[in-house]
Amino acid sequence: MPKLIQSLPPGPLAIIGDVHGEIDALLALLHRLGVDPERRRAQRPVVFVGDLVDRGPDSVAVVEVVSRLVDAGLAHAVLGNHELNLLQRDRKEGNGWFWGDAEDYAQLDSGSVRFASRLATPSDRDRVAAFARELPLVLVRDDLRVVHACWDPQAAGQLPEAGEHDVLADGFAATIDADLVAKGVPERAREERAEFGGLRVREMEPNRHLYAVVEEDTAHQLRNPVRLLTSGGEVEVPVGKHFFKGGKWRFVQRDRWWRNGADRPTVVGHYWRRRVTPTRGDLELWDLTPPFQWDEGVFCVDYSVGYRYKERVRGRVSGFHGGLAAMCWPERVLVFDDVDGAPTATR
Ligand SMILES: [Mn+2]
Repeated sequence: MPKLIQSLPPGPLAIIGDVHGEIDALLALLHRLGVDPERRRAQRPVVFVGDLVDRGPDSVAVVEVVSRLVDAGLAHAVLGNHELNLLQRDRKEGNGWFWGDAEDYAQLDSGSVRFASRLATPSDRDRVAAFARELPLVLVRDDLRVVHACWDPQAAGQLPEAGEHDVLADGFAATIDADLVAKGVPERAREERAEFGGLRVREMEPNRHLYAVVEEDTAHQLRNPVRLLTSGGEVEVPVGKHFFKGGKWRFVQRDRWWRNGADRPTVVGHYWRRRVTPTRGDLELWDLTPPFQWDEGVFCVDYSVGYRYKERVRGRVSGFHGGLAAMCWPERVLVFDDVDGAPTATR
């Protein structure tokens, strides 16, 4: 059972964003950073912000490379929501590889399509789970904190010193469920969803705000510390502003929690940041912050390499929009897997 909040090593670090099974991007980035997993050498230790797995072509190989570096004392990592899903045996889009499911699909707004990734054997599955089970939720030292999605001191204060992520998350969820059931919320939410096609049909847009759905969704996200730290807060959208995304009508959206400020520089992943501010289409949370900028002492280092599997499905083979990034600390210089030249992140 790991200690859930652990110390970062002293000295310079390279903090690497969500890898999502993109083994080629990982090896290219490590090479640029002077890290050699074969010879177990590194110019500086690397820190992974979680979400090593899912979607990309080879999550098994990514975990192998990262575990080798961790075992050699050259890498540290925190748990992401995608690792938590595997530990909780929660089958989701993009994690079919773990269950040996060759029928895994990518959910595009136009529908779902199959994509290819290396399927785990039973022993791969055991190794990946054993690796994920030992990860802390937070890594911290005086000048820096690393957490997958969200830092929340109150939530962190509710955690035991050590614990099993899936057992803890399930325990918090059971308490929240009992409370919601006592208030009749799940039954009302079921009725609300049933009335609008389970909220999974774009043509069946709800014509009103669904309050029980909102209460159910926000309770499970905000009141479960394991979920809050690994996937961030969800807040209610204003009445009438519900939206269709990822194949579902939604009444809650991700919370820009960092706008409350952080007590020390905090690096997260999770939020699908882009290298170029989009001029049209859906804006993600970090699209509201210039591409290489800190926001209230928080920096998202996930530059959406995890989007490549969807780009491949659409026929792209190079020149991907998203990249795998590392933030060199304390220099605040970014290094990408696929472009030369390093932007410095501005405060
Ligand atoms: Mn994530």
